[in-house]
Amino acid sequence: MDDTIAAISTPPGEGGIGIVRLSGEDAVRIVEEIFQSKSGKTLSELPSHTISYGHITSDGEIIDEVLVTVMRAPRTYTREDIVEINCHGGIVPLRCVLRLVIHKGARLAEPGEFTKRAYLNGRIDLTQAEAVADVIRAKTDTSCKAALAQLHGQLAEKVECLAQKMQDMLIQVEASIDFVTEGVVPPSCEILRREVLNLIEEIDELRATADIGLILREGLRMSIIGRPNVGKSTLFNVLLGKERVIVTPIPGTTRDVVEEMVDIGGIPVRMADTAGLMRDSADLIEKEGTKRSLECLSRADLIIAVIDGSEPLTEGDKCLLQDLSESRAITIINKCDLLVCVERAQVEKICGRDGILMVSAVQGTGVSELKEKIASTVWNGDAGPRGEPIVTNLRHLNALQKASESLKRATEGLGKMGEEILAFNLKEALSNLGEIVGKVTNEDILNGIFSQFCIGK
Ligand SMILES: Nc1nc2c(ncn2[C@@H]2O[C@H](COP(=O)(O)OP(=O)(O)OP(=O)(O)O)[C@@H](O)[C@H]2O)c(=O)[nH]1
Ligand SMILES: [Mg+2]
Repeated sequence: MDDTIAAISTPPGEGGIGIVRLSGEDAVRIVEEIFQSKSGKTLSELPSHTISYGHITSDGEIIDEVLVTVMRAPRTYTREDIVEINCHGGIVPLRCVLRLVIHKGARLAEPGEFTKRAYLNGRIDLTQAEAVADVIRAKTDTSCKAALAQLHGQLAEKVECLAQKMQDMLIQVEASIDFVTEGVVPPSCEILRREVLNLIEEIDELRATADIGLILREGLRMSIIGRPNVGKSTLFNVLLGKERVIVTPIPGTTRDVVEEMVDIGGIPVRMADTAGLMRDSADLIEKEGTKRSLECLSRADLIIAVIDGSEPLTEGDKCLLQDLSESRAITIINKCDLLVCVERAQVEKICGRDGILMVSAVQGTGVSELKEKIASTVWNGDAGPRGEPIVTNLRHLNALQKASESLKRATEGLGKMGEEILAFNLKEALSNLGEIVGKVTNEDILNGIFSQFCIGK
Protein backbone atom coordinates (compact mmCIF):
# COMPACT_ATOMS: atom_id res chain seq x y z
CA MET A 1 0.00 0.00 0.00
CA ASP A 2 2.98 2.36 0.42
CA ASP A 3 4.22 2.03 -3.13
CA THR A 4 2.89 3.56 -6.31
CA ILE A 5 1.20 1.15 -8.72
CA ALA A 6 0.78 1.42 -12.48
CA ALA A 7 -1.03 -0.50 -15.21
CA ILE A 8 -2.52 -0.19 -18.67
CA SER A 9 -6.19 0.30 -17.81
CA THR A 10 -7.67 -0.08 -21.28
CA PRO A 11 -8.14 -3.44 -23.06
CA PRO A 12 -5.30 -4.80 -25.19
CA GLY A 13 -5.55 -4.16 -28.93
CA GLU A 14 -5.99 -1.08 -31.10
CA GLY A 15 -8.25 1.77 -30.03
CA GLY A 16 -8.70 5.53 -30.17
CA ILE A 17 -7.01 6.04 -26.83
CA GLY A 18 -5.28 3.87 -24.28
CA ILE A 19 -4.73 4.79 -20.64
CA VAL A 20 -1.79 4.15 -18.35
CA ARG A 21 -2.92 4.72 -14.80
CA LEU A 22 -0.87 5.31 -11.64
CA SER A 23 -1.97 5.45 -8.03
CA GLY A 24 0.10 6.27 -4.96
CA GLU A 25 2.21 8.89 -3.23
CA ASP A 26 4.77 9.16 -6.06
CA ALA A 27 2.32 9.13 -8.98
CA VAL A 28 2.67 12.87 -9.72
CA ARG A 29 6.45 12.89 -9.23
CA ILE A 30 6.96 9.86 -11.52
CA VAL A 31 4.90 11.21 -14.42
CA GLU A 32 6.41 14.68 -13.98
CA GLU A 33 9.82 13.19 -14.80
CA ILE A 34 8.70 11.93 -18.21
CA PHE A 35 6.05 14.51 -19.20
CA GLN A 36 6.57 17.85 -20.92
CA SER A 37 3.44 19.96 -21.02
CA LYS A 38 2.74 22.32 -23.91
CA SER A 39 1.95 25.09 -21.40
CA GLY A 40 5.32 24.68 -19.73
CA LYS A 41 3.68 24.05 -16.33
CA THR A 42 4.77 21.03 -14.28
CA LEU A 43 2.14 18.58 -12.99
CA SER A 44 2.77 19.72 -9.39
CA GLU A 45 1.71 23.22 -10.36
CA LEU A 46 -1.61 22.04 -11.79
CA PRO A 47 -4.79 22.09 -9.70
CA SER A 48 -6.34 18.70 -8.94
CA HIS A 49 -8.74 17.13 -11.46
CA THR A 50 -7.31 18.94 -14.48
CA ILE A 51 -6.00 17.71 -17.82
CA SER A 52 -2.76 18.81 -19.40
CA TYR A 53 -1.66 18.37 -23.01
CA GLY A 54 1.94 17.50 -23.89
CA HIS A 55 4.44 14.75 -24.67
CA ILE A 56 5.94 11.76 -22.91
CA THR A 57 9.66 11.80 -23.60
CA SER A 58 12.64 9.59 -22.88
CA ASP A 59 16.23 10.78 -23.35
CA GLY A 60 14.96 13.72 -25.36
CA GLU A 61 12.95 11.51 -27.71
CA ILE A 62 9.15 11.84 -28.00
CA ILE A 63 7.43 8.56 -27.05
CA ASP A 64 3.82 9.72 -27.51
CA GLU A 65 1.58 12.76 -27.67
CA VAL A 66 -0.68 12.58 -24.61
CA LEU A 67 -3.22 14.13 -22.27
CA VAL A 68 -2.40 13.73 -18.59
CA THR A 69 -5.03 13.91 -15.86
CA VAL A 70 -3.96 14.70 -12.31
CA MET A 71 -6.31 13.81 -9.44
CA ARG A 72 -5.06 14.38 -5.93
CA ALA A 73 -6.07 12.40 -2.83
CA PRO A 74 -8.53 11.99 -1.27
CA ARG A 75 -11.14 12.75 -3.96
CA THR A 76 -10.05 9.87 -6.22
CA TYR A 77 -10.98 6.27 -7.00
CA THR A 78 -8.33 4.87 -4.65
CA ARG A 79 -8.24 7.85 -2.25
CA GLU A 80 -4.58 8.19 -3.27
CA ASP A 81 -3.02 10.52 -5.85
CA ILE A 82 -3.96 9.25 -9.29
CA VAL A 83 -2.42 10.20 -12.62
CA GLU A 84 -3.85 8.94 -15.90
CA ILE A 85 -1.89 9.21 -19.11
CA ASN A 86 -4.13 9.16 -22.19
CA CYS A 87 -1.93 7.82 -24.97
CA HIS A 88 -2.70 6.76 -28.51
CA GLY A 89 -4.48 3.43 -28.24
CA GLY A 90 -1.88 1.08 -29.65
CA ILE A 91 0.00 -1.54 -27.72
CA VAL A 92 3.46 -0.09 -28.52
CA PRO A 93 3.02 3.45 -27.10
CA LEU A 94 1.17 2.05 -24.08
CA ARG A 95 3.88 -0.49 -23.29
CA CYS A 96 6.63 2.12 -23.77
CA VAL A 97 4.92 4.53 -21.37
CA LEU A 98 4.26 1.77 -18.84
CA ARG A 99 7.90 0.68 -19.02
CA LEU A 100 9.02 4.26 -18.42
CA VAL A 101 6.86 4.78 -15.32
CA ILE A 102 8.05 1.42 -13.90
CA HIS A 103 11.64 2.53 -14.58
CA LYS A 104 10.94 5.74 -12.62
CA GLY A 105 9.78 3.81 -9.55
CA ALA A 106 6.21 2.59 -10.02
CA ARG A 107 5.33 -1.09 -9.50
CA LEU A 108 3.18 -3.08 -11.92
CA ALA A 109 -0.32 -3.35 -10.38
CA GLU A 110 -1.84 -6.73 -9.62
CA PRO A 111 -5.32 -7.55 -10.98
CA GLY A 112 -7.92 -5.42 -9.20
CA GLU A 113 -5.32 -3.61 -7.10
CA PHE A 114 -6.74 -0.11 -7.75
CA THR A 115 -10.14 -1.28 -6.52
CA LYS A 116 -8.52 -3.16 -3.62
CA ARG A 117 -6.93 0.11 -2.53
CA ALA A 118 -10.31 1.87 -2.82
CA TYR A 119 -11.68 -0.77 -0.44
CA LEU A 120 -8.70 -0.81 1.95
CA ASN A 121 -8.72 3.00 2.09
CA GLY A 122 -12.40 2.92 3.08
CA ARG A 123 -13.90 4.54 -0.02
CA ILE A 124 -16.07 1.53 -0.85
CA ASP A 125 -17.06 -1.64 0.99
CA LEU A 126 -16.46 -5.15 -0.30
CA THR A 127 -19.87 -5.53 -1.99
CA GLN A 128 -19.20 -2.32 -3.91
CA ALA A 129 -15.72 -3.52 -4.90
CA GLU A 130 -17.22 -6.76 -6.21
CA ALA A 131 -19.87 -4.77 -8.06
CA VAL A 132 -17.14 -2.91 -9.97
CA ALA A 133 -16.08 -6.21 -11.58
CA ASP A 134 -19.74 -7.13 -12.15
CA VAL A 135 -20.44 -3.85 -13.99
CA ILE A 136 -17.43 -4.47 -16.23
CA ARG A 137 -18.53 -8.05 -16.94
CA ALA A 138 -22.29 -7.46 -17.24
CA LYS A 139 -23.75 -9.07 -20.37
CA THR A 140 -27.21 -7.46 -20.35
CA ASP A 141 -28.78 -4.13 -19.31
CA THR A 142 -30.60 -5.84 -16.45
CA SER A 143 -27.38 -7.43 -15.12
CA CYS A 144 -25.62 -4.08 -15.38
CA LYS A 145 -28.45 -2.31 -13.51
CA ALA A 146 -28.26 -4.87 -10.69
CA ALA A 147 -24.48 -4.43 -10.48
CA LEU A 148 -24.78 -0.63 -10.49
CA ALA A 149 -27.35 -0.74 -7.67
CA GLN A 150 -24.86 -2.81 -5.66
CA LEU A 151 -22.07 -0.38 -6.57
CA HIS A 152 -24.19 2.46 -5.21
CA GLY A 153 -24.40 0.61 -1.92
CA GLN A 154 -27.95 -0.77 -2.07
CA LEU A 155 -27.03 -4.22 -0.78
CA ALA A 156 -24.55 -2.86 1.76
CA GLU A 157 -27.24 -0.55 3.17
CA LYS A 158 -29.65 -3.44 3.59
CA VAL A 159 -26.97 -5.56 5.28
CA GLU A 160 -25.98 -2.65 7.56
CA CYS A 161 -29.64 -2.17 8.50
CA LEU A 162 -29.92 -5.85 9.48
CA ALA A 163 -26.64 -5.64 11.40
CA GLN A 164 -27.87 -2.53 13.27
CA LYS A 165 -30.97 -4.41 14.45
CA MET A 166 -28.79 -7.28 15.69
CA GLN A 167 -26.44 -4.84 17.37
CA ASP A 168 -29.36 -3.18 19.22
CA MET A 169 -30.57 -6.57 20.46
CA LEU A 170 -27.07 -7.56 21.50
CA ILE A 171 -26.71 -4.37 23.58
CA GLN A 172 -29.95 -5.15 25.44
CA VAL A 173 -28.98 -8.76 26.03
CA GLU A 174 -25.43 -7.95 27.17
CA ALA A 175 -26.68 -5.23 29.51
CA SER A 176 -28.93 -7.76 31.21
CA ILE A 177 -25.97 -10.16 31.58
CA ASP A 178 -23.48 -7.55 32.86
CA PHE A 179 -25.82 -5.70 35.20
CA VAL A 180 -27.94 -8.55 36.49
CA THR A 181 -26.92 -7.72 40.07
CA GLU A 182 -27.89 -4.07 39.58
CA GLY A 183 -31.40 -5.23 38.77
CA VAL A 184 -31.37 -4.77 34.96
CA VAL A 185 -34.27 -6.93 33.88
CA PRO A 186 -33.58 -8.98 30.71
CA PRO A 187 -36.14 -8.58 27.93
CA SER A 188 -38.71 -11.39 28.02
CA CYS A 189 -37.93 -14.58 26.15
CA GLU A 190 -41.03 -14.15 24.01
CA ILE A 191 -40.11 -10.64 22.91
CA LEU A 192 -36.55 -11.74 22.10
CA ARG A 193 -37.77 -14.76 20.18
CA ARG A 194 -40.13 -12.61 18.11
CA GLU A 195 -37.37 -10.13 17.32
CA VAL A 196 -34.96 -12.87 16.26
CA LEU A 197 -37.63 -14.56 14.14
CA ASN A 198 -38.34 -11.23 12.40
CA LEU A 199 -34.65 -10.91 11.63
CA ILE A 200 -34.52 -14.44 10.23
CA GLU A 201 -37.52 -13.66 8.04
CA GLU A 202 -35.87 -10.51 6.70
CA ILE A 203 -32.65 -12.37 5.95
CA ASP A 204 -34.51 -15.21 4.27
CA GLU A 205 -36.43 -12.73 2.09
CA LEU A 206 -33.11 -11.27 0.99
CA ARG A 207 -31.71 -14.76 0.35
CA ALA A 208 -34.71 -15.56 -1.86
CA THR A 209 -33.71 -12.74 -4.25
CA ALA A 210 -30.62 -14.80 -5.13
CA ASP A 211 -32.76 -17.07 -7.35
CA ILE A 212 -32.80 -14.25 -9.86
CA GLY A 213 -29.69 -12.42 -8.68
CA LEU A 214 -27.27 -15.28 -9.29
CA ILE A 215 -28.66 -15.71 -12.80
CA LEU A 216 -28.13 -12.01 -13.51
CA ARG A 217 -24.50 -12.26 -12.47
CA GLU A 218 -23.56 -15.77 -13.62
CA GLY A 219 -26.02 -16.29 -16.49
CA LEU A 220 -28.80 -18.85 -16.93
CA ARG A 221 -27.62 -22.22 -18.24
CA MET A 222 -30.09 -23.21 -20.91
CA SER A 223 -29.80 -26.44 -22.95
CA ILE A 224 -31.62 -27.14 -26.20
CA ILE A 225 -32.29 -30.84 -26.25
CA GLY A 226 -34.13 -33.42 -28.37
CA ARG A 227 -33.64 -36.33 -30.74
CA PRO A 228 -31.63 -35.87 -33.98
CA ASN A 229 -32.87 -33.63 -36.79
CA VAL A 230 -35.72 -31.95 -34.88
CA GLY A 231 -34.24 -28.46 -35.46
CA LYS A 232 -32.21 -27.80 -32.28
CA SER A 233 -29.33 -26.15 -34.12
CA THR A 234 -31.69 -24.11 -36.28
CA LEU A 235 -33.37 -22.83 -33.12
CA PHE A 236 -29.98 -22.14 -31.49
CA ASN A 237 -28.96 -20.00 -34.48
CA VAL A 238 -32.25 -18.12 -34.60
CA LEU A 239 -32.12 -17.32 -30.86
CA LEU A 240 -28.51 -16.19 -31.22
CA GLY A 241 -29.22 -14.13 -34.31
CA LYS A 242 -26.40 -15.62 -36.37
CA GLU A 243 -25.49 -18.81 -38.20
CA ARG A 244 -23.17 -20.09 -35.51
CA VAL A 245 -23.64 -23.89 -35.78
CA ILE A 246 -24.01 -26.25 -38.73
CA VAL A 247 -27.52 -27.17 -39.84
CA THR A 248 -28.11 -29.98 -42.38
CA PRO A 249 -30.96 -32.39 -43.16
CA ILE A 250 -28.71 -35.27 -42.05
CA PRO A 251 -29.54 -36.60 -38.57
CA GLY A 252 -26.52 -36.48 -36.26
CA THR A 253 -25.06 -33.22 -37.64
CA THR A 254 -24.23 -31.77 -34.21
CA ARG A 255 -21.65 -33.91 -32.44
CA ASP A 256 -20.66 -31.80 -29.48
CA VAL A 257 -22.05 -29.22 -27.06
CA VAL A 258 -21.68 -25.64 -28.35
CA GLU A 259 -22.27 -22.74 -25.95
CA GLU A 260 -22.93 -19.07 -26.63
CA MET A 261 -24.04 -16.14 -24.50
CA VAL A 262 -27.28 -14.43 -25.54
CA ASP A 263 -29.47 -11.69 -24.06
CA ILE A 264 -33.07 -12.90 -23.72
CA GLY A 265 -35.32 -10.24 -22.20
CA GLY A 266 -32.44 -8.85 -20.12
CA ILE A 267 -31.40 -12.29 -18.87
CA PRO A 268 -27.84 -13.31 -19.72
CA VAL A 269 -28.38 -16.82 -21.08
CA ARG A 270 -25.58 -19.34 -21.62
CA MET A 271 -27.30 -21.23 -24.35
CA ALA A 272 -26.11 -24.73 -25.34
CA ASP A 273 -26.83 -26.58 -28.56
CA THR A 274 -26.46 -30.31 -28.07
CA ALA A 275 -26.06 -33.47 -30.14
CA GLY A 276 -29.35 -35.25 -30.84
CA LEU A 277 -30.09 -37.92 -28.24
CA MET A 278 -29.40 -41.44 -29.57
CA ARG A 279 -29.52 -43.50 -26.42
CA ASP A 280 -29.33 -46.91 -28.11
CA SER A 281 -26.68 -46.11 -30.67
CA ALA A 282 -23.66 -48.41 -30.91
CA ASP A 283 -21.66 -45.75 -32.79
CA LEU A 284 -18.82 -44.47 -30.64
CA ILE A 285 -19.20 -40.79 -31.63
CA GLU A 286 -22.99 -40.84 -31.24
CA LYS A 287 -22.69 -42.49 -27.82
CA GLU A 288 -20.21 -39.86 -26.69
CA GLY A 289 -22.39 -37.05 -28.12
CA THR A 290 -25.45 -38.37 -26.27
CA LYS A 291 -23.44 -38.66 -23.04
CA ARG A 292 -22.35 -35.03 -23.36
CA SER A 293 -25.89 -33.88 -24.16
CA LEU A 294 -27.22 -35.65 -21.05
CA GLU A 295 -24.47 -34.10 -18.89
CA CYS A 296 -25.36 -30.68 -20.28
CA LEU A 297 -29.02 -31.42 -19.53
CA SER A 298 -28.24 -32.29 -15.91
CA ARG A 299 -26.37 -28.99 -15.38
CA ALA A 300 -29.02 -26.80 -17.02
CA ASP A 301 -31.14 -24.29 -15.11
CA LEU A 302 -33.66 -24.38 -17.94
CA ILE A 303 -34.23 -26.96 -20.69
CA ILE A 304 -35.76 -26.34 -24.10
CA ALA A 305 -37.09 -29.69 -25.29
CA VAL A 306 -37.63 -29.76 -29.05
CA ILE A 307 -40.10 -32.08 -30.82
CA ASP A 308 -40.40 -32.37 -34.61
CA GLY A 309 -44.05 -31.60 -35.34
CA SER A 310 -43.87 -32.93 -38.89
CA GLU A 311 -43.36 -36.52 -37.74
CA PRO A 312 -45.34 -38.71 -35.32
CA LEU A 313 -43.95 -38.81 -31.79
CA THR A 314 -41.23 -41.44 -31.38
CA GLU A 315 -40.40 -43.51 -28.30
CA GLY A 316 -37.32 -41.25 -27.90
CA ASP A 317 -39.52 -38.12 -27.80
CA LYS A 318 -41.87 -39.69 -25.25
CA CYS A 319 -39.01 -40.85 -23.09
CA LEU A 320 -37.45 -37.36 -23.06
CA LEU A 321 -40.76 -35.63 -22.28
CA GLN A 322 -41.42 -37.98 -19.37
CA ASP A 323 -37.91 -37.53 -18.03
CA LEU A 324 -38.34 -33.76 -18.06
CA SER A 325 -41.70 -33.70 -16.31
CA GLU A 326 -40.04 -32.78 -13.00
CA SER A 327 -37.51 -30.33 -14.48
CA ARG A 328 -37.65 -26.65 -15.29
CA ALA A 329 -38.35 -27.10 -18.97
CA ILE A 330 -40.16 -25.52 -21.90
CA THR A 331 -41.35 -27.86 -24.64
CA ILE A 332 -41.68 -26.69 -28.21
CA ILE A 333 -43.19 -28.40 -31.25
CA ASN A 334 -40.99 -27.30 -34.15
CA LYS A 335 -41.42 -27.32 -37.95
CA CYS A 336 -44.96 -25.97 -37.67
CA ASP A 337 -44.65 -24.55 -41.18
CA LEU A 338 -45.01 -28.17 -42.40
CA LEU A 339 -48.05 -30.42 -42.03
CA VAL A 340 -48.22 -30.94 -38.28
CA CYS A 341 -49.03 -34.46 -37.15
CA VAL A 342 -48.28 -34.06 -33.44
CA GLU A 343 -51.09 -32.83 -31.24
CA ARG A 344 -50.32 -30.27 -28.59
CA ALA A 345 -52.69 -31.95 -26.12
CA GLN A 346 -50.92 -35.29 -26.61
CA VAL A 347 -47.54 -33.70 -25.78
CA GLU A 348 -49.02 -31.83 -22.81
CA LYS A 349 -50.37 -35.09 -21.44
CA ILE A 350 -47.03 -36.88 -21.68
CA CYS A 351 -44.92 -34.13 -20.13
CA GLY A 352 -47.56 -33.23 -17.56
CA ARG A 353 -47.57 -29.49 -18.24
CA ASP A 354 -49.39 -27.13 -20.54
CA GLY A 355 -48.10 -24.12 -22.43
CA ILE A 356 -46.44 -26.11 -25.21
CA LEU A 357 -45.27 -23.70 -27.90
CA MET A 358 -45.72 -24.12 -31.65
CA VAL A 359 -42.61 -22.88 -33.45
CA SER A 360 -41.08 -22.77 -36.88
CA ALA A 361 -37.39 -22.18 -36.36
CA VAL A 362 -36.73 -21.71 -40.10
CA GLN A 363 -39.49 -19.14 -40.53
CA GLY A 364 -39.01 -17.56 -37.10
CA THR A 365 -42.66 -17.97 -36.05
CA GLY A 366 -43.25 -18.53 -32.34
CA VAL A 367 -39.68 -17.49 -31.51
CA SER A 368 -40.62 -14.23 -29.78
CA GLU A 369 -43.26 -16.17 -27.76
CA LEU A 370 -40.49 -18.59 -26.79
CA LYS A 371 -38.26 -15.71 -25.65
CA GLU A 372 -41.12 -14.27 -23.58
CA LYS A 373 -41.76 -17.67 -22.04
CA ILE A 374 -38.07 -18.07 -21.14
CA ALA A 375 -38.08 -14.64 -19.46
CA SER A 376 -41.33 -15.20 -17.59
CA THR A 377 -40.15 -18.64 -16.40
CA VAL A 378 -36.99 -17.07 -14.98
CA TRP A 379 -38.74 -14.08 -13.40
CA ASN A 380 -41.49 -16.41 -12.08
CA GLY A 381 -44.17 -14.48 -13.93
CA ASP A 382 -42.85 -11.06 -12.73
CA ALA A 383 -41.59 -8.34 -15.04
CA GLY A 384 -38.06 -8.65 -13.60
CA PRO A 385 -36.24 -7.05 -10.65
CA ARG A 386 -38.17 -4.15 -9.10
CA GLY A 387 -35.42 -2.03 -7.70
CA GLU A 388 -35.15 -3.71 -4.29
CA PRO A 389 -31.76 -4.96 -3.06
CA ILE A 390 -30.91 -8.31 -4.57
CA VAL A 391 -28.22 -10.87 -3.85
CA THR A 392 -26.23 -11.64 -7.00
CA ASN A 393 -23.14 -13.20 -5.50
CA LEU A 394 -22.74 -16.71 -4.06
CA ARG A 395 -20.32 -15.39 -1.40
CA HIS A 396 -23.02 -13.06 -0.07
CA LEU A 397 -25.65 -15.79 -0.23
CA ASN A 398 -23.48 -18.19 1.80
CA ALA A 399 -22.81 -15.54 4.44
CA LEU A 400 -26.54 -14.75 4.71
CA GLN A 401 -27.27 -18.43 5.11
CA LYS A 402 -24.73 -18.68 7.93
CA ALA A 403 -26.28 -15.61 9.60
CA SER A 404 -29.73 -17.15 9.33
CA GLU A 405 -28.46 -20.42 10.87
CA SER A 406 -26.73 -18.58 13.73
CA LEU A 407 -30.01 -16.81 14.50
CA LYS A 408 -31.94 -20.08 14.36
CA ARG A 409 -29.51 -21.52 16.93
CA ALA A 410 -30.14 -18.42 19.02
CA THR A 411 -33.89 -19.09 19.09
CA GLU A 412 -33.33 -22.75 19.99
CA GLY A 413 -31.19 -21.79 22.97
CA LEU A 414 -33.58 -19.11 24.21
CA GLY A 415 -35.05 -19.80 27.61
CA LYS A 416 -33.00 -22.97 28.10
CA MET A 417 -29.43 -21.76 28.10
CA GLY A 418 -29.83 -18.17 29.13
CA GLU A 419 -28.80 -14.90 27.57
CA GLU A 420 -25.14 -15.85 27.09
CA ILE A 421 -25.95 -18.29 24.32
CA LEU A 422 -28.19 -15.74 22.64
CA ALA A 423 -25.44 -13.12 22.82
CA PHE A 424 -22.93 -15.63 21.41
CA ASN A 425 -25.12 -16.50 18.42
CA LEU A 426 -26.02 -12.86 17.77
CA LYS A 427 -22.28 -12.09 17.61
CA GLU A 428 -21.83 -14.98 15.20
CA ALA A 429 -24.60 -13.66 12.95
CA LEU A 430 -23.12 -10.16 13.10
CA SER A 431 -19.76 -11.52 12.06
CA ASN A 432 -21.42 -13.39 9.14
CA LEU A 433 -22.95 -10.11 7.95
CA GLY A 434 -19.59 -8.39 8.46
CA GLU A 435 -18.05 -10.81 5.95
CA ILE A 436 -20.40 -9.56 3.25
CA VAL A 437 -19.41 -5.90 3.44
CA GLY A 438 -15.81 -6.71 4.33
CA LYS A 439 -15.75 -5.62 7.98
CA VAL A 440 -14.73 -9.15 8.86
CA THR A 441 -12.35 -10.60 6.33
CA ASN A 442 -9.00 -12.23 5.71
CA GLU A 443 -6.30 -12.14 3.07
CA ASP A 444 -7.55 -15.32 1.33
CA ILE A 445 -11.04 -13.89 0.81
CA LEU A 446 -9.62 -10.62 -0.50
CA ASN A 447 -7.18 -12.37 -2.83
CA GLY A 448 -9.98 -14.58 -4.12
CA ILE A 449 -12.10 -11.54 -4.93
CA PHE A 450 -9.52 -9.20 -6.43
CA SER A 451 -7.66 -11.84 -8.44
CA GLN A 452 -10.79 -12.13 -10.62
CA PHE A 453 -10.47 -8.50 -11.70
CA CYS A 454 -8.76 -7.30 -14.82
CA ILE A 455 -5.42 -5.55 -14.47
CA GLY A 456 -5.73 -1.77 -14.33
CA LYS A 457 -9.05 -1.71 -12.43
N1 LIG B 1 -39.52 -27.01 -42.42
C1 LIG B 1 -38.74 -26.83 -41.36
N2 LIG B 1 -37.52 -27.39 -41.33
C2 LIG B 1 -36.75 -27.16 -40.24
C3 LIG B 1 -37.17 -26.38 -39.15
N3 LIG B 1 -36.17 -26.36 -38.22
C4 LIG B 1 -35.19 -27.10 -38.72
N4 LIG B 1 -35.51 -27.58 -39.93
C5 LIG B 1 -34.71 -28.44 -40.83
O1 LIG B 1 -34.47 -29.67 -40.18
C6 LIG B 1 -33.18 -30.15 -40.51
C7 LIG B 1 -32.41 -30.43 -39.24
O2 LIG B 1 -32.18 -29.21 -38.58
P1 LIG B 1 -31.08 -29.05 -37.44
O3 LIG B 1 -31.26 -27.71 -36.86
O4 LIG B 1 -29.74 -29.41 -37.98
O5 LIG B 1 -31.56 -30.18 -36.46
P2 LIG B 1 -30.84 -30.71 -35.12
O6 LIG B 1 -31.90 -31.04 -34.15
O7 LIG B 1 -29.80 -29.76 -34.69
O8 LIG B 1 -30.18 -32.05 -35.65
P3 LIG B 1 -28.90 -32.84 -35.05
O9 LIG B 1 -27.77 -31.91 -34.91
O10 LIG B 1 -28.66 -33.87 -36.08
O11 LIG B 1 -29.34 -33.45 -33.77
C8 LIG B 1 -32.56 -29.09 -41.41
O12 LIG B 1 -32.71 -29.45 -42.72
C9 LIG B 1 -33.36 -27.84 -41.09
O13 LIG B 1 -33.40 -26.92 -42.15
C10 LIG B 1 -38.46 -25.78 -39.23
O14 LIG B 1 -38.94 -25.06 -38.36
N5 LIG B 1 -39.21 -26.06 -40.36
MG1 LIG C 1 -27.78 -29.91 -34.47
